[in-house]
Amino acid sequence: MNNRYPFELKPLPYDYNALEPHIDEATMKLHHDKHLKAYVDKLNETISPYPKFHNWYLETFLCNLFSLPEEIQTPVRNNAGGVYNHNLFFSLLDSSAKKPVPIGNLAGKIDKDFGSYENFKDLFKEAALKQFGSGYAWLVIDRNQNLKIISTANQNTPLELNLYPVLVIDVWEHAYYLKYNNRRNEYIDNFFDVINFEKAEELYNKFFV
Ligand code: MN3
Repeated sequence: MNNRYPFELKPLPYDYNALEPHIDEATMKLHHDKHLKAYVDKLNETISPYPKFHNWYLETFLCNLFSLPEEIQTPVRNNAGGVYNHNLFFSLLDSSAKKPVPIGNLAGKIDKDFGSYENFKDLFKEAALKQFGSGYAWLVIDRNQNLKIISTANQNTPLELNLYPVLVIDVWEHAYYLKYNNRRNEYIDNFFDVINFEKAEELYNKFFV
């Protein structure tokens, strides 16, 4: 996958129907092939007239938004954010585990910082429910190397807040409306059944390398 201009649509690491019944095939198709693709295309369009940034990585844009020419700061924030957030979200989903639970170092740190996985789930769900309008809820590592739950609006990323993501749920309506209509609550409950905790553990450990 190309992590520099021209950015490419990264294929899903599983079939469109792999997350059924928790997340339906029609939603995954639309979410990946239409929504994510639109962010990739618009990001390329935005960057195209600026050769000076053609060697920047996706993350470089998001960590240095305010070093960009003013006229492209907002479109880069929205579209590079859209690409980054979706690639991360899709990579953190997996159908293979029946009752997925955290593993390894991340499991220990969740217990330490939140008391238990059950308690973490309650807090994460609350953040995902409370995010008003479009956005995401995140589990991130902060500057003090502690875990923290946050939510962000639109396609903003934790990178611009100097926070490092470990887990994320997309709570834009396009992520759940086809199947769940306005029942974000139910969508979040089902999300917990398709989390790829091996990927989350990999992200967690990468931070400390
Ligand atoms: Mn989305």
